[in-house]
Amino acid sequence: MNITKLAADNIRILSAAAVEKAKSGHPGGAMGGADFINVLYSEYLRYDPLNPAWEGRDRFFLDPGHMSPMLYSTLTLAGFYELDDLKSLRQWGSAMPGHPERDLSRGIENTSGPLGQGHTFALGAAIAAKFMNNRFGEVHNPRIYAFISDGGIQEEISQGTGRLAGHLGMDNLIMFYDSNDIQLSTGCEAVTSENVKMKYESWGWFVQEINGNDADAIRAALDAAIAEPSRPSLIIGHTIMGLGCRTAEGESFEKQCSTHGQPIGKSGASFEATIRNLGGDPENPFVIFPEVAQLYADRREALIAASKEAYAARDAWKAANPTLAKMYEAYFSEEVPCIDWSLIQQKPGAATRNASATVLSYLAENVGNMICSSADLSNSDKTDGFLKKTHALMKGDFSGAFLQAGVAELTMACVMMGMQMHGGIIPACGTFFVFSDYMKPAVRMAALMELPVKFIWSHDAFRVGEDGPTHEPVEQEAQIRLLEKLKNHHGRNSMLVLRPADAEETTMAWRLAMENTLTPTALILSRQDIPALPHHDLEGFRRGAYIVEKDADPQVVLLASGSEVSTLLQGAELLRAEGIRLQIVSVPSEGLFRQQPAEYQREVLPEGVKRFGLTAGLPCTLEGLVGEHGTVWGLESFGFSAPYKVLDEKLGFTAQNVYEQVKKLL
Ligand SMILES: Cc1ncc(C[n+]2csc(CCOP(=O)(O)OP(=O)(O)O)c2C)c(N)n1
Ligand SMILES: [Mg+2]
Repeated sequence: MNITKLAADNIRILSAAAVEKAKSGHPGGAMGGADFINVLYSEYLRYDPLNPAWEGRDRFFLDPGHMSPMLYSTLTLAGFYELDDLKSLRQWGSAMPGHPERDLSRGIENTSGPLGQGHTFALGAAIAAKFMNNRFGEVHNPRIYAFISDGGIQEEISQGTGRLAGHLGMDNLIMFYDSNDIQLSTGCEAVTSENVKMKYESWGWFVQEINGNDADAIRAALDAAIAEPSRPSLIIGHTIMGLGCRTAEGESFEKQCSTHGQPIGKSGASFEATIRNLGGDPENPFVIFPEVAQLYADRREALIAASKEAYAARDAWKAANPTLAKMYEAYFSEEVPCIDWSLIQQKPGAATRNASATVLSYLAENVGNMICSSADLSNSDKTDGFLKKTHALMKGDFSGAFLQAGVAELTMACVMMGMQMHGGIIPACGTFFVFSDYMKPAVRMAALMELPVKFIWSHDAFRVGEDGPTHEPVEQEAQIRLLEKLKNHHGRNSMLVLRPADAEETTMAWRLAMENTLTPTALILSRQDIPALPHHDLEGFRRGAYIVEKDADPQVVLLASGSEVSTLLQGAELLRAEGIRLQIVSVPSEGLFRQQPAEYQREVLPEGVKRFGLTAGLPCTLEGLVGEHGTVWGLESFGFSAPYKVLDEKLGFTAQNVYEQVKKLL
């Protein structure tokens, strides 16, 4: 008896049975990929079954989340789930949602579903591992495995990931490509004729091509990949979609598109004949064969013993290197780093992107585990404040702390998320706000996974000016603030979005971002200089909105975020000249503000007092706060190409227009 084959067949049976019982899901790909994942988990992947979050573990990132039955079945053999969990796949309250969701206690490293992101997270984790290895040596040297399918290979993000991994020489990254020539609606030949091997080789990868259902070939390829000293590895495994599928007549029903996304019994094959063909009992398919249980029990024992040895080596290293050991622990504790914010001196009147650079240059020197990145805009988004105090990560040299991501915003976002998932790193990345559109699918996943990545978005409004409508964010703020309204699995706002109103508020925004270990944070920053506000209030900023100026018994509340606050203050002078009494409010985050006690909200936005909102975004950015008895002056077009001061005049972002609009409102 071939125990390896038996275990892979067991994974196939469990995958097919779980999908059949759920009456929905994806059995075909899972059945083809079973041989690789079985060899990986039963022989190669190093982790501690008793402590799945152990920071020194190897990590496995699944890209095609639809192949979840394969991962769930394997993790059931490995003891992370019960057979009953497989029986409730995809059902209400199940521990097994349709697509895997990050849960370290269950051995799930990443949420997957949107194809392409998963293997990019793996690259981020691999970079984080090398960064740590550079600082701490052999005590931290995990291997990062990724599993990708035809869909991930076709997604554009794989271009950025392949380029970057090859360029950086990520020899700790091993990716298996489940190449079954079939995708959701067609065979792959209908959409592609590229040579994947040559593509990855041209990016500097070590590529092997094997029969992906042959355990010996898988072992040999993994051994060669592990021995490869300077390149990331791609193992192209030619696999058979729906391996083992049979019709009622006993004919092969393999390599069929129809098994991609529906139960075997609905695909044209026979569930019973298939399970019987694989050595299972169709009446009772949810069984772990005794020999397979033994294989995984033995592996579990070996892993526990190996982990004990690794802990002993780690503890010896800690004893010999107490200072480094403290740092290592602090990094992985994910506590908020100790930062003396009073030491950050802002230049009043600076653009908030420059104020952000001031903070970043301080953080670069004082937060040893922060990695900052930019998608080829560091001198514009001002992440160069960080870069100037360090240097870029490079092939063979991970002593720096800046990642030159190249022009690849989605890749960059996912790479930073992967670093966060690896642990020990505080990742931040920047680009122009308008290009947050290229990152949105990743930001959504960061929000879902509760990853506290810092997204730095400069050039926050039409004041990009001469570059014109292609570069002028309008609806982006409203769009990203939707994530402040969307709750995560813990019932919290899934993202913190901050648009500071001047240099001093930018320090506050960074402070909140660094303190926020529970969700991603967005920092939305101006290109142009902004006069300093007359009054700042850190506690008020923490509450999402606060009163900047207040006359007794105000007749109208003026509110805005970002540079529009200073425009309100200029308009206020004209209004006050006529004796109009005002309250001026800075609202860096509506999401935070709505969480405050009603009493505080009423103090900032008193009931019965008219409100005027000013936003360089769509009016709906502020409409919720202004309410039906007020008005919002916003932007309702894509913008225009002209110097920004001309645009301010033409589009009504002036003191005079504030004066006129408020007069109209009163
Ligand atoms: C970004 C994204 N686009 C589309 C989908 C829908 N989808 C799920 S699987 C799949 C393609 C499946 O092909 P492959 O990756 O080869 O998986 P296999 O059919 O071999 O299981 C598609 C288009 C998705 N999950 N993510
Ligand atoms: Mg496929």
